[in-house]
Amino acid sequence: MGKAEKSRIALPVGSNLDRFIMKNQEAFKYATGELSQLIRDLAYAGKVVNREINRAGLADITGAYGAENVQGEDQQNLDVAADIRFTRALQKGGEVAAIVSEENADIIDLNNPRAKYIIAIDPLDGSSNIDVNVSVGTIFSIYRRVSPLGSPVQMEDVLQAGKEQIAAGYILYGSSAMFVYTTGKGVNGFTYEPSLGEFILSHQNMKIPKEGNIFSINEGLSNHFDEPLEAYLNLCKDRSYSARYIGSLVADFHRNLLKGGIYIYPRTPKVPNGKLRLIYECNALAMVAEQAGGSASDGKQRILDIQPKSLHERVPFYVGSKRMVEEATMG
Ligand code: AHM
Ligand code: MG
Repeated sequence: MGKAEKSRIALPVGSNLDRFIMKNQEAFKYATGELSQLIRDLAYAGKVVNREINRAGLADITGAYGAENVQGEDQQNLDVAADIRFTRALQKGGEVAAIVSEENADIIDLNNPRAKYIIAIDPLDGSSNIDVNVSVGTIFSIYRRVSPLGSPVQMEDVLQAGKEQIAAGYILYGSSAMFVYTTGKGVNGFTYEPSLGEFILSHQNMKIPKEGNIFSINEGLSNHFDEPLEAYLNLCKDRSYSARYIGSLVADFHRNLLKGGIYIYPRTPKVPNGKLRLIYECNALAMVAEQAGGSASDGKQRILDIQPKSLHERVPFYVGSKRMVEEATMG
C-alpha cells in the first residue's frame, strides 16, 4: 500500500447524524430523546425516498399516478410513495400526534394523543422535476402541540405561526442527498454516504452570505409582476447578477444558502397569494434561512410571524441573503 493510500484510509469519516444528534441533544431546550428520535425517523424515511428516486428511471415508477392532490395538481407516483414513507416512519416512531402534508386535505391524526409533536411536511416538493432527473426535496417543520396531552389533536395545534417551530429542515435529493436542519441553534448539513448508509456531517454551522449575486424567480411570469418587483429585478440585471431557477424550491434554496442569493415566488394575477404554502413549504425554509443569518418575507412581513388561518394557505415568498431580501421587499 502506498503512502497516499495509507493516509487516505486513516482519514476520519466524520460525525454521522445519529452521533451529532446525541451530542447536541442536551444543548436543546426541549432536550428529550423523543425529538432526537423524530429527526432520526425523518432521516430514515429520507434515505428510503432517496433510494426510490435513484432508481426511478429504471423501476417504471415515474409518471402520473392518475390522481389529484388537494390543490388539484397531478400526483406523481413518487409523491405518493414519499408521502407513504414519511407518514409510516412518523407513525411507527410514536412521537408525532398529527401530520399536515401537502398531499392530504385534512390533518392526519396519528391517534397518538400522548405524543408531543406536530409535523408539517411536503414529502416531495418539485416533483414535476422527477421525470427529467432534476433535484427534488422534502421540507419539514416540527412543532410542539399546544392542546393538552392526551386529548384529541386540535386545529390550533397545527395552525401555529412559524416562529413556534422547534425544529425545521429539508432533505435535498440532488447529485448527493443532503439532510439540512436546525433546532434553533444554527444550521447543520449532512451529506448521504451511500456505501455506509449514513448522513455524515459535511456542512457545520451553515451561514448564508449577507449579500449575494444570484436571483431565482420564474421570469416567464414577469409580465404579471408588480412594479417594485420589476424594479428590483432590473437592479439585479443592471448589476449583472446571475439568474438561476431550477423550479425545485429546495434545490434553489440550497444553492442560494451556500452561495448567497434570493429566491422569489411573488403574487401574480393567477396566484394572488403566491404559489407556495406557508405551513409546509415556506415556514421551514424561513427558519433555516434565519438561523443561517438570512431572512424570509412575504413582501410585507416576516414569514415566521404570520398566523396561519388554514392548512393549505399560500403566501408570496422572498427568501435568502438578508440584504437582498431587504432590498427586494423595500418598495
Ligand atoms: P409543488 O409543491 O407542486 O412541487 O410546487 C412547488 C414548486 C417549487 O418547488 C418550485 O419552486 C415552484 O413550484 C415552481 O413553480 P413554477 O413552475 O410556477 O415556477
Ligand atoms: Mg410542494
